[in-house]
Amino acid sequence: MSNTLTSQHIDIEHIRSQFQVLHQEVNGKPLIYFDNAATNQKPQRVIDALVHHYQNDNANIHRGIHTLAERSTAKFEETRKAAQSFIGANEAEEIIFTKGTSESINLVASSWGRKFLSEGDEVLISAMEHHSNIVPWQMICEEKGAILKVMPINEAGELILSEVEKLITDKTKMVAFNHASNTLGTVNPVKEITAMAHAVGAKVLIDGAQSTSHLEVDVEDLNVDFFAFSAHKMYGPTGLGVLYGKRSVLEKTPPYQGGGEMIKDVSFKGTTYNDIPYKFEAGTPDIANVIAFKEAIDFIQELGKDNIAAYEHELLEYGTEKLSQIDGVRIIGTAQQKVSVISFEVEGIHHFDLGMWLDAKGIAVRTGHHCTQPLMDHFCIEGTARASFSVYNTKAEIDTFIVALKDIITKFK
Ligand code: C6P
Repeated sequence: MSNTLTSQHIDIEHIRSQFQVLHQEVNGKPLIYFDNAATNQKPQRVIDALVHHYQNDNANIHRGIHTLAERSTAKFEETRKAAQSFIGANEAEEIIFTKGTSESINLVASSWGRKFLSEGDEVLISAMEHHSNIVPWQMICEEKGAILKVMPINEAGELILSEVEKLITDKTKMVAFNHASNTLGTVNPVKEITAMAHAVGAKVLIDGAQSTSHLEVDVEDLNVDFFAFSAHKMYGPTGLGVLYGKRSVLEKTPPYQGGGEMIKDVSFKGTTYNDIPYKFEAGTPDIANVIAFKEAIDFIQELGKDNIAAYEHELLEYGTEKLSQIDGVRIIGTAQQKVSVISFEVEGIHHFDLGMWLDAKGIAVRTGHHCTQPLMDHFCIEGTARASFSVYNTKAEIDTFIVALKDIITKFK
C-alpha cells in the first residue's frame, strides 16, 4: 500500500456530494456511516445507471438479436472487460459473474473441489476466515473425505508464516484465504503464500471481499488461481460478485449449475457445455446490477487506488490513535499491514449495547462476531464493535465518534 500520497489528493466534499444517503439525520443526528466493511454506500452514478438501464435498455442478454437485447448485451460485457482490467486479469473470459464472494467460493469448493479433491487430500484455510471461506470447504471436505487444516495467527492477527510453511505439504491441494480480514483488517501476504502453495502443486483461492475497494489487486502478479469478490463492498450493487479464475483452471473445472446459457448443445442423450465464462453463468444473470457495477469500478479507478489507500490509511491511523487513548478500549487486530477496519471492545460494555448507543447518536458500526466465529474463539471473545472507513469518511466524523464513545463509557460503564 502506498502511503506517500495524502488526503490532499482526495476532494472529500466532491466525493460526499455523490452520496445522497450520507446527507441525512439518524435519530436526530447527522449520519456517520462506519459500517463500510459490511457494505459501502453507492454513488449517484451507480443508482443512475440502474434506473437508466430499466428505463431505456432492459432486455435479456446473449439471446436476442433485437436492438435492446444487443444494447444490454454490449453493456453487460463492457462490465466484464472493466472488471478484467480492474483486477489485472489476462482475459475477459476469466471473469465470471456470481451473486457475491460467498457464491464465488461455493462455486470453486463445489465444482473444482468435487472433481479435484480425494480422500486424504488437504485444504488449507486460515484462522481469520469469514464463514464464507470456511463452510463451503467443510462441506466439500466432508463429502470427499479430505482434511481441512488451519493456518494459525499471532496475537496481532497476522498469519505465522513459519507455521504456514510447515502446513503446506504434498497433500495440500487448495490454499484458500482472505486478502484482507473483515474483522481484523489484516492484509495477508498473498504472493508469498501463493508461491509456497504452487511449489507443491496446490491451487490458491483468494477471498478478496475486503481488498478490492482498498488495495491494488493484480491477479496476474499475485499469480493466484481464483480470486473472489463482491460488488457491494466496492460502491456497487448488492447481490453481485465476481469469480476470477485462470483460464487453464476454469477450463478443467466442471459447471456449477445447469440451465440456459451454460450449454452449447442439449439433447436427451446428453449436453455439451459452453465455453468459459458462460459455462458458469446458468440462467438470466443480474443484468442491471452488472451494468451499474461498471460505474462503481469507474468511480474507484477515477479516484485512483493509491489515493484511496493513502487517504483511508490516514483515517485508520487517526482512528486507531484516538481509540487507543481511551481507557478500557482494546483494539482487536493490530497487524502491521491493515485496511481501514478497527475492531474493538470496551471493558464492561457489551458490544451490542455499544452499537445501540452509538446508533442513538447517529453512528453506524457493526457489532457481533462478523461471521468469523472461529476468530472470536481465538481471541476468547464473543464479538466486537467494528468501525470501518470508506473514502467518503472524514477525520471530523472520527472526532464525533470518539466524543460519543467517551460519553457512552462515562454514562453506562
Ligand atoms: N463480510 C462483513 O460485515 P458476500 O456476503 O458474499 O458479499 O461476502 C461474504 C464475505 C466473504 N469474505 C469476507 C472477508 C467478507 O468480509 C464477507 C462479507 C461482511 O464483514 C458481511 S458478513
